[in-house]
Amino acid sequence: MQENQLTIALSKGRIFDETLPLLAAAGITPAENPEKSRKLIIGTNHENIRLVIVRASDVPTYVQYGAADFGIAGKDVLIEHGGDGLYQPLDLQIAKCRMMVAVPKGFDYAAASQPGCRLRVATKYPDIAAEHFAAKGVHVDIIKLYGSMELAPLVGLSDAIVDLVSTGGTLKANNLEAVEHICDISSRLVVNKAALKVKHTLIQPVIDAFAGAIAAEAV
Ligand code: PRT
Ligand code: MG
Repeated sequence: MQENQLTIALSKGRIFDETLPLLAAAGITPAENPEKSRKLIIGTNHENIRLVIVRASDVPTYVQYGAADFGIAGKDVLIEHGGDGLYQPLDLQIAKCRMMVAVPKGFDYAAASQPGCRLRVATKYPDIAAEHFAAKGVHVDIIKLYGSMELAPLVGLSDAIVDLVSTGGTLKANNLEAVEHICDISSRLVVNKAALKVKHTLIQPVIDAFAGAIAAEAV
């Protein structure tokens, strides 16, 4: 571990976009836009701070093993990862959405989800889905998918899906409706436990700047 070097793991897209103002509050400006660049390691205005651009669901893994000192990941991703080796000091209140159960319009979900019933559920979030239905006493066959869950019930792969909803536009466009709210989701700062000790003087000011920016936003 290079003690004077900070590596931050971020995913492209909504998390990167919503993290830019937080980085700015910490005085960090990326040298390039990862949306336009194919580079996976992006420098910043600080010689000793760099960003690594990884898949959203890989952020906790890079941080857990210390390949990145800290990163930003959705609560959905963190629940599925399990959180080993990670401190989660801050809810950043960004990339907010809801984890929902959805079914095709007209499907009698109330009848199909009685205790003792058996339901086929397609999802990218098998742990979250399994826990939700276990608590209701509904038996589920979980079908693990990596994307476009919305398609599954339309072609008979599943009865229902467990997926993230933000505007609701994707469900609507595919003639699906949300029938149950599982939990609210936002993104968290995740910090490697060893790095927090060894690089405390580098990391703590960034955590404080992020916390200040969120508090200012909440006013
Ligand atoms: O895209 P990729 O497969 O690389 O990974 P990813 O989808 O996990 O990454 P990304 O960047 O799309 O999402 C990163 C994080 O943003 C997620 O882990 C969530 O914590 C958070 N987030 C917030 C969302 C959404 N809102 C969201 N709406 N992630 C995904 N969606 C998808 C949802 O799965 C559905 O397909 O958007 C669609 C629904 O959106 P609406 O607006 O039509 O309701
Ligand atoms: Mg995506």
